[in-house]
Amino acid sequence: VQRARLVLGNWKMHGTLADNAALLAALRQGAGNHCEMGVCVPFPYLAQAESLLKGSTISWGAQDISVHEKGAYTGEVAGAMLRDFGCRWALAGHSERRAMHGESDQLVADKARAALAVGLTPVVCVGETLEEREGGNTLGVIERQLEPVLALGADALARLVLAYEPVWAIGTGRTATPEQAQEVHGAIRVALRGLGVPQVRILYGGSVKAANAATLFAMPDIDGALVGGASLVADEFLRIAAV
Ligand code: G2H
Repeated sequence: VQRARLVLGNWKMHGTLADNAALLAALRQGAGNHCEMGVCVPFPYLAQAESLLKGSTISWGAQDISVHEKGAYTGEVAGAMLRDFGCRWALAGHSERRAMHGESDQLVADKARAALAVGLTPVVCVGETLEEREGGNTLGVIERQLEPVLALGADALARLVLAYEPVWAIGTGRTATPEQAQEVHGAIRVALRGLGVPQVRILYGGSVKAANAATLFAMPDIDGALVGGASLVADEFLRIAAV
């Protein structure tokens, strides 16, 4: 099955109006010979991303989404609001949200469902901690995290993107080797194939940069990257998307 490469930036809690304007202009300008590409920006900057990226080949999205449609949920942002700002993507279950905001595997799957319900593409993140890896539990953890997501069914799965981000490789400068990443991506692919959706894209995330992207992308089941730190530097991010 043909899977088009996808490179998404995750700005996390970085940016100012001025810095973003420069970064987005540089991305727009540099966009040409690259794969499908998007940026997930902090909520307040969605309007800016929309105005500066509209009509370009670069899409944009959010880093989180509420499971609720609307109502008394102070501080939450609904999928329909994201759609109002032209979003294509919504990250769900980034490890920082799982770890710091107690997001459960089920909640993450519910967020994916909420995104799909309004026509957004959820990017569901999974990944083990160093302790879990060293305890030999990597695949078990991934399986547990994915269980409620796979339970959404083939139709839903066909419309989402998965991201494998080993927690120990995030922002640490320590990247999983291509072989380590492929082992997990390959196991996820087997599960997806079993459900009849081998075409689901699986991104790798965790200290991806221009210098290591090509070897990661050379692995058979790595379909692109979710890029944090390196997505804040236009030239670096563009080089990753041009591999
Ligand atoms: C993993 C990744 C982006 P970084 O969190 O989601 O961040 O590339 O900075 O490790």
